[in-house]
Amino acid sequence: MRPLTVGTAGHIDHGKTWLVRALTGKDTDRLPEEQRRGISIELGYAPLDLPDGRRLSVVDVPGHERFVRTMVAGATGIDLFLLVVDAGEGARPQTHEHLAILRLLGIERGVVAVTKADAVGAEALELAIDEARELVLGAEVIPVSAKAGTGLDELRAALARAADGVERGRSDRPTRLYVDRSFSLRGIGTVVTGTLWSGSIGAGDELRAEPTGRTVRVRSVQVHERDVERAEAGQRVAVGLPGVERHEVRRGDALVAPGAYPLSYRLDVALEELEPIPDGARLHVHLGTTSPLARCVRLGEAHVQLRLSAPVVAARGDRVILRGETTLGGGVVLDPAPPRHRDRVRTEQIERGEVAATVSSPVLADSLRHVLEGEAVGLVRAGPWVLSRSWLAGLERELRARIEAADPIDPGISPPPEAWARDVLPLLPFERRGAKLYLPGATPTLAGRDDEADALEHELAEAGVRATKVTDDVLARFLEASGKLVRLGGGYAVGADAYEVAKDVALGEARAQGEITLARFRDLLGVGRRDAQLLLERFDADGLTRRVGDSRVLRRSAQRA
Ligand SMILES: Nc1nc2c(ncn2[C@@H]2O[C@H](COP(=O)(O)OP(=O)(O)OP(=O)(O)O)[C@@H](O)[C@H]2O)c(=O)[nH]1
Ligand SMILES: [Mg+2]
Repeated sequence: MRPLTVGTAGHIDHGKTWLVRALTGKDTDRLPEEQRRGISIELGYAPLDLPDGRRLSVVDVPGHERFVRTMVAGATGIDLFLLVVDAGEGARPQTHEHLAILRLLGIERGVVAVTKADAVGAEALELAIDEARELVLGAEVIPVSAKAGTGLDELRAALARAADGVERGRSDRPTRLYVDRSFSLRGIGTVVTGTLWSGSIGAGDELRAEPTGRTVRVRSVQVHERDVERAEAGQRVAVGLPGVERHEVRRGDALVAPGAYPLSYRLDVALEELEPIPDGARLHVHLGTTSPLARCVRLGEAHVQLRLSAPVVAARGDRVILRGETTLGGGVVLDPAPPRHRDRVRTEQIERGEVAATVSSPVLADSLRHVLEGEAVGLVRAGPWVLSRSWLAGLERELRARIEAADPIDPGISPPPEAWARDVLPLLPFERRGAKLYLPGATPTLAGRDDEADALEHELAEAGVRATKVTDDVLARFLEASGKLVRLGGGYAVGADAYEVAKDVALGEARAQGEITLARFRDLLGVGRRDAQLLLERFDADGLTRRVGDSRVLRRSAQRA
């Protein structure tokens, strides 16, 4: 049985927290202020054992209209609702608002508890039950009293039936957890808690904390205060993160599988309005446990681009809630990382599942896993990346243009620095030599000056291991690029063959003696002090030797013969 989380909902004072306590034995109103004022302010958490052996996680939310934001944070990620209606009061404003939020979040299954049954007469209770049935069609309605302890078994059984109908396997998707609390524990370090949206988390896992991008290693995982080897999607988890400061991972942040989800300042969303939302409206976008301010750019009737004031981790299919003073609407994320646009057609294509249309530059195929069954048709695959054919063609054009504009003496360019380069570049007809990209077979050219180059090459050959001053930098670079010259400091150079000879001498001596001094090298080579010095410095620069006082010793890379 998949682990599930049930979230309470309902108007202030209707008995949510009392009911959770009656069901689980745990008082989730822990804060002094909550106890003093007799209302919930923060989210509360408790495990609930059902008669069929299933254990649910309960998230208890506050009902106060000022804390709807907290309610949304508690309600995202839940599988089932437990709507609480006071038998004497009936549905009130936040009963409706919470219901609307549940519907916008796509949480369709749950149970309605008509509470405080002990406080009303039989007739009033019947009326309240009938009203509740009309309020939420298709959900079981159970009268209960937390005070008298009646109806609790019936409620547990109804929750078990509702749980049986929920099946949204998310364990196979990349790990994602939105943090709702973080605190420090002596001996453990920072602990963050949240409802695991997808994937699993186990000790030793390497995850990324977004939006900071910090890599974190999981030391321990608990579910309801008990250590577990791995926690699965749907569970309430507490994750121990040693070496992380508490302020580095906060409520609203996300722990995710590295690279699996985009971090984005924009979301393209299929909109559902409760009230008309005008173009340019400013509102809060609730996603996971975060709710940044955003500007709404309308893309026609049914779509909107949300431009956020802070980046969020999102995936296609995620539900968002849009709030100003009140709940204005919600939506389903169609593209979690769209370009800045006002293009209705693009958004419609994406909504129709033409995922290829959403991808241009390389994205990790993993980040599409939550919207795609199998491979994306019409996209190019490169290692872990997918990208569009037209983007690849554009990259090829751009690189070709840069190569054509490159120095003819060394007609190569540095490849793009992005992470995808290693996987994507082999798809293109370029040749990688050393650190650079060339057209296949491209060689250095020196139009019209071949004679001068020959002369310099000859001069170097004559000089042997003695350094030659080369005043013509263009010639020097040309011969260097064709592997015939090695530059030393101060504008001096030696021929490539001579350099190899000098190198063998130096390394051979250093291997035999453990070190080589300047004087010894000079004598072995039969050159002046200056030339010996320049050569040794070049060996240092090449990473072969390292200077220690007056001598050189071999670096590890040069120790092998
Ligand atoms: N008679 C009776 N009173 C109840 C029952 N359950 C709760 N109450 C009363 O209702 C008050 C509010 O209950 P809570 O459980 O704190 O209400 P809540 O829905 O959690 O309130 P918020 O979290 O602030 O939205 C309690 O202090 C009790 O006085 C019940 O079963 N019977
Ligand atoms: Mg409460």
